[in-house]
Amino acid sequence: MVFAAIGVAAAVTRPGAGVLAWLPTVTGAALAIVVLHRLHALAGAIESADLDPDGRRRFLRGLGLTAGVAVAGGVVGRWLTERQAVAKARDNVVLPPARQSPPAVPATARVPGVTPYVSSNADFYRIDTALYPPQVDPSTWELRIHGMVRNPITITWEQLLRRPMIERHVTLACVSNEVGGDLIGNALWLGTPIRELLDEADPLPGADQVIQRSVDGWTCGTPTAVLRDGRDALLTIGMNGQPLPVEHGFPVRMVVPGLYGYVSACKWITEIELSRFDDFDAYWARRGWSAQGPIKTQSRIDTPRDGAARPAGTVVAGGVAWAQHTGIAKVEVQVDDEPWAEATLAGTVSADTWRQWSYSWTATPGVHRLRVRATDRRGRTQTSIPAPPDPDGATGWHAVTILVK
Ligand SMILES: Nc1nc2c(c(=O)[nH]1)N[C@H]1C(S)=C(S)[C@@H](COP(=O)(O)O)O[C@H]1N2
Ligand SMILES: [Mo]
Repeated sequence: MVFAAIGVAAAVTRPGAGVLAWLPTVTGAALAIVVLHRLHALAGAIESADLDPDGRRRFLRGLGLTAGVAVAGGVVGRWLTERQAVAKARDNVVLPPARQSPPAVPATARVPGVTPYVSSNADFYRIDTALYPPQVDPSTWELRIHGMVRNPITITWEQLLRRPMIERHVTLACVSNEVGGDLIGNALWLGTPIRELLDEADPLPGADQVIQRSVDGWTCGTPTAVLRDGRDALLTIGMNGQPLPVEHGFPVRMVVPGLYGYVSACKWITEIELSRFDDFDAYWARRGWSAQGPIKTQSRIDTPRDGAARPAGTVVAGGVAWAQHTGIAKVEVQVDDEPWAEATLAGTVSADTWRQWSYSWTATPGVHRLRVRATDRRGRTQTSIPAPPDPDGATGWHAVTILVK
């Protein structure tokens, strides 16, 4: 029990300890109590039966089994800790500076309950197929650019760090995000423009798909034209001033403004292959999701929450809206069946991020429905027609119902 207490104390006080950090130690201690109890009972049975050979055999078998499980547990534990070793390599990374400092973040909405303009690394949503985040050591990392190119390239971590770096805010979104969902986040990414590397590799005509491959075999396919059209598609090494967190792709990932993550944002990337959409289906395309994944214009009400109660009088609603790489021009809010009214938009650094919005109205007692819709800078208002995430992103207007007292 004393060792368990020490173990729990050590686990929960580690930096970055999760809410379940105590669980392995407590599970181990509980198992130890059960095993000790059993073996003790067996040993007692042998003693009272005066070295009964049957009981003795059972005792030895139990002892052997316990030892076997302990050794296996030790080996697996060791293996798991070794897989975590890359955390140290990450601590030692010194990020190169960006060529220019990033645009200053403008005044953002000060409405309590509205999602911050920049998501912290700890709060950033995480989506991948990895049971355990791949541990990729930068000292052995290499990126191979090959396939339908005139000039195949391999670059190492050291070579990557010497390339020109830029820093950009980009809002990443998951195609699985439901209307009103939170699988979306905005970060400041540090990286080198992938366009320049592709130019050096010199893709052959017809190579319309850039396949990105992760060290764990996951793949995604991005249109070559999108990566070369001048947008800030980055081979990324930094997130909000830190080396990429291991869960977010350390040491290197892709970030492409305007495309859902499943077709553009390969984490733990080690390979880029120029190919054709006709010749290769990436991981999610093979499973029925659309091969093309431009982000659909969406808006979300963060406050008030669905089902919230508010006193009558002034109620301030707020949230975020996004149309990456086109930009948000307008957000409108509708109370019950009243006419749509324009919300106030907070600033943004570029068309590649979401925008916060707020709207205040004088609420009368009763149950009210609030809806939101966004219009992009090309004048297109998001569709009201509900669609599920599968195969290329959810649509529909986010609504909440609140009780005004
Ligand atoms: N290697 C790898 N990269 C991946 C994925 C994955 O499963 N494996 N998932 C993608 C999907 S679906 C999304 S939405 C984004 C999410 O990035 P994040 O976890 O950093 O938020 O990563 C993309 N990159
Ligand atoms: Mo995703």
